[in-house]
Amino acid sequence: MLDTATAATFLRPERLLQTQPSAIEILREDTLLSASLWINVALAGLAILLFVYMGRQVETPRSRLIWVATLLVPLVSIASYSALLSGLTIGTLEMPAGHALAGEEVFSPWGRYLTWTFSTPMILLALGLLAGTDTAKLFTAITMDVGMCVTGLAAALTTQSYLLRWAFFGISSAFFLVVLYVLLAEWPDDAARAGTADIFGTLKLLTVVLWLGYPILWALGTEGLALLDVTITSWGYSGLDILAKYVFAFLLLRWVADNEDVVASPPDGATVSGGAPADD
Ligand code: RET
Repeated sequence: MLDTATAATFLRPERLLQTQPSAIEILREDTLLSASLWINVALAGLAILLFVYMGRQVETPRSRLIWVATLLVPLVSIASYSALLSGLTIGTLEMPAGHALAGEEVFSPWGRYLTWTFSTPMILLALGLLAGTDTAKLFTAITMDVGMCVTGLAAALTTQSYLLRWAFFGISSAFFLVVLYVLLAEWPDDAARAGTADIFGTLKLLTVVLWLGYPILWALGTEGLALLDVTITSWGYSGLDILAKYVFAFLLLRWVADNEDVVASPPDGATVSGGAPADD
């Protein structure tokens, strides 16, 4: 039972009205944090215009498919960052016991992890088509990647147990290993047969190095060990996104636009055949 004095302290009107700042309030008050999101809206917008322009003369079916997949990367990105900025896909989560910020309401941009489910398969589709891979390998890379993103989202949203957060991190990393295996051990040979080894090698390196940055940032950032604060974590993801999406997509599209003939004649067994230019 509460004694009268304690009850009076707990029930003071100003105490009852004291609320934690909502996610959108945190975002509005932290200019540096919101700048990390706005920069991606701006760059995704520019990338969309540039990629539409760069792909205007791409004609063969395979090159067009690569082009559409590549274009979808900034399209998903602009939707993702707009949703984060509007407050639709951000929230605050109370971290479980064991977490460095246990008991505190922590800013969570969970929409990031959700939208990776749509953007990263586009990156892999474009890379797989460039390598002239077969349907089974493409399917493997994309489904494992979706598994990685969905379990990564689960890791970020889990609040009942610290251990469970890391368990989901482990499951997501296991999916990621399969994606890395396909990228490093399967597709380079396919690309060599397709005559795209050079550009594939560059893009593979860029992808592997940058994608490894995401789980490292998750582990060091607010979601994991909380060694980095919310703003630095957010800038980290935004920086990785700029390189892994727009720079990557630009290099890919520039090469495809200049080498349509190579992309148009894939080796036997490739997932989408070359075919004649579409009638239009
Ligand atoms: C998480 C945490 C759990 C473990 C692993 C992760 C990997 C994420 C990756 C994200 C790549 C995102 C890209 C987005 C571009 O739009 C979910 C951070 C392994 C690799 C390239």
